[in-house]
Parts: sequence; C-alpha cells; structure tokens
Amino acid sequence: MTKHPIWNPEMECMNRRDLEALQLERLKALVDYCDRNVKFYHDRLEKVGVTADKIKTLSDIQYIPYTTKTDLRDTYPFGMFSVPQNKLVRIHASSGTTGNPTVVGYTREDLDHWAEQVARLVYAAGANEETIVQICFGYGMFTGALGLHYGLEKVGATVVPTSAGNTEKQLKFMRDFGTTALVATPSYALYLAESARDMADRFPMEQYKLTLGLLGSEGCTPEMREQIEQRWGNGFFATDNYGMSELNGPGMSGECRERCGLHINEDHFLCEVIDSHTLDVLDKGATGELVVTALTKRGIPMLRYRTKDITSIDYSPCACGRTTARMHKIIGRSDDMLKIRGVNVFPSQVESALIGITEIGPHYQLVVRRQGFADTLEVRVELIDGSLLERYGELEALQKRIHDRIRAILGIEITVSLVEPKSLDRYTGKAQRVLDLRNAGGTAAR
Ligand code: DLL
Repeated sequence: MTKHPIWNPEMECMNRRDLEALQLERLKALVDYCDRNVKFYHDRLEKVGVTADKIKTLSDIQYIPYTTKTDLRDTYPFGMFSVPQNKLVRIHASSGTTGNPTVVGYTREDLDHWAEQVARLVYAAGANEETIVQICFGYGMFTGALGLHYGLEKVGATVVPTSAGNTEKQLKFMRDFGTTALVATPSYALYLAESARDMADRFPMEQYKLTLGLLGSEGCTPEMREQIEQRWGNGFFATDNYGMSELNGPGMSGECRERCGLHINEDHFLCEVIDSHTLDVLDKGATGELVVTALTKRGIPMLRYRTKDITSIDYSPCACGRTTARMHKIIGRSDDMLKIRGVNVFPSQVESALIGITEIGPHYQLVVRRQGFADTLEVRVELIDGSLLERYGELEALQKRIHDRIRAILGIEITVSLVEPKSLDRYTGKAQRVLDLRNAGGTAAR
C-alpha cells in the first residue's frame, strides 16, 4: 500500500476550479430543491428575493439567510424535512440538553453519500479491509456509531459494533478478536487505555493489537492525543474526525496520516467562516464560526447552517496529495466558550496547559461560579499519586506550578484544586468538562 491511499481520487484530488464549478452547480440545484420542497426555506428565500437562477457565483451564497439549531427546534420534529415519510429510510436525533432534540432524516441517497463521506476519511486515516474495528460509540439516535459503521464497512473493514460502555467487555473483545482500530470519543479512548493499564498484571498490554484510533465527536488537543497514544503504545495513531447530526453526522471532515488539519469533503459540504457577532463572512484563513451548506443532502437539506464551532480553513495543498481544504481542529464552540470576567476561555486552552505535567492525569473539570459580581474559575485536576495529598509542601508547589501555567495562557486569575486519583467522572460518550454554576447559586459537589 502507498503511504497515502486515497479512496476517491477523482473527488479528493480535484483541481480547485473544477471543484468550485461542481460546488456552484450543486448549490444552485440545492437552492432550487429547497425552494420547491421545504416551506421553511421557500418563505425565507422569498423574503430575501433569492432564487436558484440568481446565484451566479459561489459568493452569491451570502444572500441566503443562515439556518440555526433554533430553526430545527422550532420546526420539531419534521418541519424542515423535504420528502414524505415513505422516502425516508432513517431518522437520527441529537440529544438536546434543553428543549426539543434536533431530528434529522435521511433518504436512501443520503445514506449512500454519508457512507462515501465516512469511507474517504477512515481510509485516509489508514483503515481498510485488513482492519478489525471496534465501534465504541453508542448505537442509537446518536449519529456517531452508525455513521462510522457504514463507512468502515464500505472500505471493507471488519466492524465489531460493541457500542458504548461495558469497558471490561470492550477490552476483552479487543484482546480476543485482535482488534486493530478503535472508534471512540477521545475521552473514552483514554479511559479504555487507562483501564487496560490497570488490568495489565492480568492482561499484559502486548495482548492488544490496536494501532489506529478514529476519534471524534468532541475536541481533543494535540497534547491529549499524545497522552492517548502513549497510553496505548504499540505505535497507536489517532486521527480527529468532525461532523454533526445536522450535516449527516461524522463524515464532514477528518485527518489524513499527515495530521495537518481535517480534510473537508468539499464536493458535499460548502464551508464559510463567519464572525459570530457581526455575522460577516470572514476572509479565507481567518478564525471564526464555521457555517456549512450541505450540497447533496436531501432528507433534511441544510442551507448555511451555523455550527457554532470555531475553526479556520486552510486551502493550501496537503502533502498527502488531496486538494480538499483542511479545517483546523475545533478550538471550541462559540456557545461553550466561557466568558469569565470579560475574557473568552475555551476548555481546550486549559487542557493544553495541563497536559505534560507528569504528576497529574489528563482528566479535568472547570467549575465556574459567581461570587458577588465577579466570576471565578476553579480548575479541578486529578493527581496520579494520591499520597501527594498528605505532603503539603510538594502539593502546594505543584498547585502553584499548574496555577501559573494556566494563568499565563488564560490571562485571568484562577484557583487550582488537586483531587484524588480517579475521583472525577469518566464518560463513555462526550465528556462534560464544564460545570457552570453561575446561575445555580454557587456550590459544586465533587
Ligand atoms: O458528534 C457527530 C460525530 C460523531 C462526529 C462521531 C465525529 C465522530 P453531534 O452529536 O450532532 O454529532 O454533535 C456535533 O460535536 O457541533 C461539535 O461541537 C462537536 N464535535 C464533533 N466532532 C468534533 C471534533 C457528532 N472532532 C457537535 N472536535 C459539533 C471537536 C467536535 N468537536
């Protein structure tokens, strides 16, 4: 196999002029489709006077209004669907913490496109017919498991659909089946590795054959990835994969073996980066909120969907040979961004500061409170060696070191709490790093 196998060279290595021509043709077809089949879009497009024939260049997309999660919630469950039920072959939903979940539907053609999108990314990461892959995402309404499942089957991998949780069983199957690849959130991949190490006296690490991690669905700093790779050992190589249920699920973008950004399936997804406050489209390369138009999706079409995820896009060619643009790893969500005493704080910044300090584990929690008129941020970090809690001098020195490091990055005052090993919650799905108690009156139980 060559160093950089490419699943669909025709689409992944297209020259930009041809790609843009294809995007324009698909955009016009999509606008026409939305206009004719979804009342919600018809009304919006009519209001601004946009019809498909008025779109002459890709930049004319700017005349189309943005679509948001609120629009999906307001039209719950099927108000933005474009086809009758007998044309839908699948429904997924993302769990809303408040209000209605967002519901998405797929036509048969949508499922074919989705599998193709995922196939390209997992193949770029190194999965193929030699791969035995355990999918540790929850099967169900979440798009992660079934999305990866069909893409991995498409490239010929042997899929083991273990779903989330039951860590001991996961590890047993890994050892017994000779599993070579893992699909999980970064936090669960780390937890699995820690659990494997905890059991290493009974089941030595050499019994695991894992060499590839297809991680995604939540952020993972390069430092965190290094921790995951080190804990698995054996040359374990992890890639970052991005997507969201409104855009099919996983499959929008993912890293190749060069790992210098997440390749976007640009023939299916037209991306823009905007300023979340002014809503202006930013210049190429600038950092801001990602807005995506799903060019080929039909069950529930998406025109200029505001993802709330913060990133930038690099259009320069990649050493792997693909010409598709690459998204920077997600820096944070514009709505998860914590505003503390006027300063923007992303959990990923704290994560970068923590990793590399050998006395602490990679699990952490941010607790935000309001004291009087001021917001406070407590960073809870797990010690690796619990006996340090008895050695006050050393504990204090470590606390200060961590404090100074985070403070230097965030530029605001914080407190650091060092807690017992393994006392913070572990997650089999997306980790909940932030406990924001500002509207809850104040105290956090551990
Ligand atoms: O998490 C889809 C997915 C599943 C992607 C599996 C990759 C792998 P949702 O549950 O709708 O869909 O959540 C979407 O999760 O807007 C981001 O905020 C976050 N997210 C997803 N992937 C990443 C990533 C799936 N690689 C929301 N890095 C998105 C950072 C991510 N955040």
